[in-house]
Amino acid sequence: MTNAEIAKLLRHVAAAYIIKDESKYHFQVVAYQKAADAIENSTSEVKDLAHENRLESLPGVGPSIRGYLEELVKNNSVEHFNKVLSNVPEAMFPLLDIPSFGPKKAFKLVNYFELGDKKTVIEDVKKLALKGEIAKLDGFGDKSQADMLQAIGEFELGVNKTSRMVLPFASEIADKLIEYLEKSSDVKKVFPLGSLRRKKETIGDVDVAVATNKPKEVLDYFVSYPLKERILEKGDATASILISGGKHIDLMVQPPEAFGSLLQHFTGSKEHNIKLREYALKKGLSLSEYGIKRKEKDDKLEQYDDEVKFYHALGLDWIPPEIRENQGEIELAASHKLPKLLELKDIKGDFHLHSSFPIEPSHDMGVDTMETMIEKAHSLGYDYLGFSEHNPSQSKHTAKQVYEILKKRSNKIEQLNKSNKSIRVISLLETDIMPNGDLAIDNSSLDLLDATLVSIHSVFSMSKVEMTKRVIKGLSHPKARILTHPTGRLLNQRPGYELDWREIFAFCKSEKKILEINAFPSRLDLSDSLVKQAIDHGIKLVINTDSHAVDQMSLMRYGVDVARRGWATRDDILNAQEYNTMIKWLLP
Ligand code: DGT
Ligand code: CA
Ligand code: CA
Ligand code: ZN
Repeated sequence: MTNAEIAKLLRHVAAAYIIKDESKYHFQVVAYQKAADAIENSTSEVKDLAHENRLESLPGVGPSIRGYLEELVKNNSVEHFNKVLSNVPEAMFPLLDIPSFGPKKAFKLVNYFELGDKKTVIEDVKKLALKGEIAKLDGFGDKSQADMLQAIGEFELGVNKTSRMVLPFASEIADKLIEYLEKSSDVKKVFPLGSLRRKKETIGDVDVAVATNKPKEVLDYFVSYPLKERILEKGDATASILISGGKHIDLMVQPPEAFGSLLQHFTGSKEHNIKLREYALKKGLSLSEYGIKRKEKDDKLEQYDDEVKFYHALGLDWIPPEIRENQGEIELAASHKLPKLLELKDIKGDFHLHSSFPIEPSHDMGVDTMETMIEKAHSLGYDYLGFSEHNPSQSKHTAKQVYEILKKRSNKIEQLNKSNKSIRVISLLETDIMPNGDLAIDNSSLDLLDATLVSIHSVFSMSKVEMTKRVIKGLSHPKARILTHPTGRLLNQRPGYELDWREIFAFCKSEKKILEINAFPSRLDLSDSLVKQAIDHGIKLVINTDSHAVDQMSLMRYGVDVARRGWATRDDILNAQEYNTMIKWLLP
């Protein structure tokens, strides 16, 4: 079992005690919750600690829970836990993953409505709430029902108490806190750090740094943050709090003259910092969040107010946070050969847009008109865009009907290109690759398009070999130019299917096919590491938002973050090219 799984199990035991009798078992409830906190925040695996007889090193875990952890590692189950848990219905536990759902509420819902299936229980509760059934329940009411629907909605977007946060959610937490911190006159500068600054696709906890001459006042102010649920720790230069929903925030403070060193240290990653420390040591330098000590100068501490100076002091170019993952960036910074990473302002278009054109699709339709989306593209400073609604549903139409719908759409796009001169519109489609590798619509329909995006939307459970064959066959069609959301994953929801990437890369390279980085925050695939590999194989990429509404077109920056984390430069990205270059890549 992983630490996350063990922590969850302990939280379930605490929940079972709460339901049994919260006041009677208060001591147990607190003990189990504290143990779960400790395990979640532990950098060592519980199973390793148990094997090495080091479970005492987990703070706040007493002897009895320690004993149970040993039993758990040994037998994969604990008799005492099973006994406590046998008193509560299993179907309530998935509800506890949703922010704002406590054990009592979950228990009451599951019992009253006799919900017995833990696989569908969240969906079941949502349906009941939509029907207004929950508001009728004693102690619930309209407001509570509406809050519940909102929480479930957020949960479906990947907001989850125990798992890592998707980037926009963590950014929002940080932005709110930063807004609060900036109201204090003691705060000179404030910056998000850690994985948030490195723009990782998911964020474990939020780290924030403040430059101040009054550390004590700033830390006091921080721990009185109105959204705080409880204080985890408070020292002279750092403090940690939990906010509602169980999310963890670390704050670090330093005086302005040492702020650059602090930024560098707590931006990480850990692996980058370890490598940097080794590199520095060879030059007789030792690094910390306070600054740099030089042997040749009697280890006197040199402080750095900004991070650029810190890297320069080591003989390095400044390294963009997104690539601080120890993948060769330090060596390149030393030889002044870091790549110039793609920037959001380089983006000139978007090719994965679902408009409200009545295409009678196989999957969800967009809500905004083509005209509105073109207007938005204009305001984003784009030169071109491509519409790529899902193909008309095959099961509901004959091939001829599909053709008729697409013919109308082609006419519409032609007309849009005549009436609007500022944005060039490309006629694309998002066509399903069927389980046998065929595309979902026939050649005469495909011929109406400039090109099509292709993707997998059904039958995910295929072996790696079969899925690779399926994708390559679909992508082989001459009209198929871009593979969209290439892994099918949904962050925190499903892992996606497996593909043989060496084969896919080789195929894309020889056939000049393009892979998508999907900027939608719960997708973000290709992932950063696959982006880097694809680029190393010489494959071109495109960053698309997959927008189903006009506002979503602004999500492009999350795709750019992934591209940067994968070391992409402007030359690697289709939609960072001028129209003439772009069109040669897209329609060779
Ligand atoms: P996360 O929170 O899991 O998404 O990842 P990070 O990278 O934000 O990790 P976190 O919050 O544990 O630490 C923030 C940064 O602080 C990390 O990237 C490197 C740096 N750091 C400095 N000293 C230490 C240390 O002793 N342990 C760890 N884990 N990180 C350290
Ligand atoms: Ca963090
Ligand atoms: Ca942290
Ligand atoms: Zn799709």
